[in-house]
Amino acid sequence: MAHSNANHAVAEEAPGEELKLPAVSFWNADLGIKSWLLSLDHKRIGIMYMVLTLVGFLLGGILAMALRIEHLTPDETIMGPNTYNRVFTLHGVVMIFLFMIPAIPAIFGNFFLPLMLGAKDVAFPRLNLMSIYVYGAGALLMVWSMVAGGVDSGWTFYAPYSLSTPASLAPALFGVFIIGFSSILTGLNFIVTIHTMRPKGMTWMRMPLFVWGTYATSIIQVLATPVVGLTAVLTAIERLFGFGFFDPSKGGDPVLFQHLFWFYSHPAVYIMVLPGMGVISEVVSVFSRKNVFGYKMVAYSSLGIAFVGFFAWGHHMFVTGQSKFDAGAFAIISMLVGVFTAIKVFNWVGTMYRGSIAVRAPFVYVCGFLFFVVFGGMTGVAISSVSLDVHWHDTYFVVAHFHFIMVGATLMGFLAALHYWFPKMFGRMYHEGWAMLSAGLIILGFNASFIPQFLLGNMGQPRRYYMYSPEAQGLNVASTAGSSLLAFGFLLILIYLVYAIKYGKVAGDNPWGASGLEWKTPSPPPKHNFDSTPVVDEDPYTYRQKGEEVEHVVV
Ligand code: HEM
Ligand SMILES: [Cu+2]
Repeated sequence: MAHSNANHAVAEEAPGEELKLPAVSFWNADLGIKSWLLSLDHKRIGIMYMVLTLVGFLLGGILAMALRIEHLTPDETIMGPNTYNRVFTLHGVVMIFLFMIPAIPAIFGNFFLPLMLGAKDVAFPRLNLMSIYVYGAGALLMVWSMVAGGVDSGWTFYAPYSLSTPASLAPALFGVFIIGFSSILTGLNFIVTIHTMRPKGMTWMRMPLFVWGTYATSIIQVLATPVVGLTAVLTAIERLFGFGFFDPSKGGDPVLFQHLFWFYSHPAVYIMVLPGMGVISEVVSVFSRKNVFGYKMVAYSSLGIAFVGFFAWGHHMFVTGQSKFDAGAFAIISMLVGVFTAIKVFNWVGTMYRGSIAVRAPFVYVCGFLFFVVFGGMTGVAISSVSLDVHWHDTYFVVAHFHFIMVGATLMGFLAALHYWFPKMFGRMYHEGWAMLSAGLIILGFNASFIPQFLLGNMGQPRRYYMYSPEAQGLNVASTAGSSLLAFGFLLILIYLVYAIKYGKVAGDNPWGASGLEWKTPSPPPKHNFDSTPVVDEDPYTYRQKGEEVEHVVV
């Protein structure tokens, strides 16, 4: 069944023919720093987002390692308790707002949405450029707030602590507000692009599933983000001017803060995971040489997740004195999300079934994604059972749950996208052996980092505590060892990808023999994307038609 024999990039070009990079592409069509900073080209904007979000990821990662090193011993290891509070807050804020939320939509959505739709650009290129400056401004405010005074409330900014801490929260809160606009602008742009710029013949049911995933994500971005933006501003105003929105001593309500915060932040977890799911649908069909099984169900379940995701927020608040009716309703709604996710997982596995599988780096990340999304999703269903959550709430169990989904699933989706689309973006191929080694290290290191945390949480180690009891040290050390492997894996990826940008083998237009429109233009694409506007007269995946034999892998 598995055919992964050929290691070089050959697809449409005749074998033996020397591949060449196109002389002019979006990379060198205009020269000079200004041509980048003021570029309206969605591909350049995607690349600039890549640089910025990866800087965020690097910063968040360094902070994560500092936290894990601190936990090598039950007491002080390298930092004091106040620093510890600031470090985990900065880690969470940076990872969530600067990396996880924008990463896949802003990098790969920007770069590939127009290409997959056969379009010249997104609907509003100027708005797109503006979004990146808004992102930069919000990011600067957040980081500045951390450096000048620090933020120690955790990424959730819970009132009333966030109202009274002497740390400097207001700039960070304004940062959240501002960066929210960049997310909204991106979402709005994508919705209009998908509605109005599909090529002739591309009906809704002929859209690639990455486009569907991006569409569902954009709806959440536009509808939910204003709520968190306003909540952040209300909290900042309350700090600065003493209004009493959330402070009970002034007639405010701290539980209201939690409702508002989670009304956004639960759907936000789907902003993070839905685009990753879109990537998986693309990659799984290319590397199984089969059309996506149950295409319609995969497309609709994205909308289903987005819709249901809006009504599940109360599962973060089971211990706030919620009524039994509320708790039951939120629990059942939360479990429904698991049903939609399971539909997708079933269809992805169905796509692989009797396919001609090529075990290349992007496919390895698909397998990682499947494992982590199932494990993380099932622990989600477990903690949305009220009786269990009372025990696990605010312990390391929850930390492990959401890292399984966010790092395990979303990051796998990100890495799958990066390895799948790298040859299109840069025109060159990375070294397969190093890619496989890093994927192995990352999957292993990830499990070693977070499986111990489930056990620690179940033993009762609370999250965000500086110290822990000595009997928990073994598992904590295991988790730190795992995260070192993980960090090493990321470092390797950075090295071989940067090397490949300059020295990698030229990839050709369509190294994977994939069927999407983005592969029907040179790699890297020219500034205008396509020489002639594509017309679509077939389904998005054309690997195997009914009754045909499985075609052999060309990669
Ligand atoms: C698929 C993507 C998912 C992501 C990205 C995600 C992410 C998160 C995050 C970030 C938190 C912790 C928030 C915090 O306390 O700081 C969390 C908690 C929680 N998640 Fe998920 N989750 C996902 C799926 C699910 C599913 C499918 C369910 C239920 C069926 C679920 C149920 C819960 C519950 C109940 C909590 C609250 C636990 C507590 O605070 O004690 N999650 N999730
Ligand atoms: Cu949630």
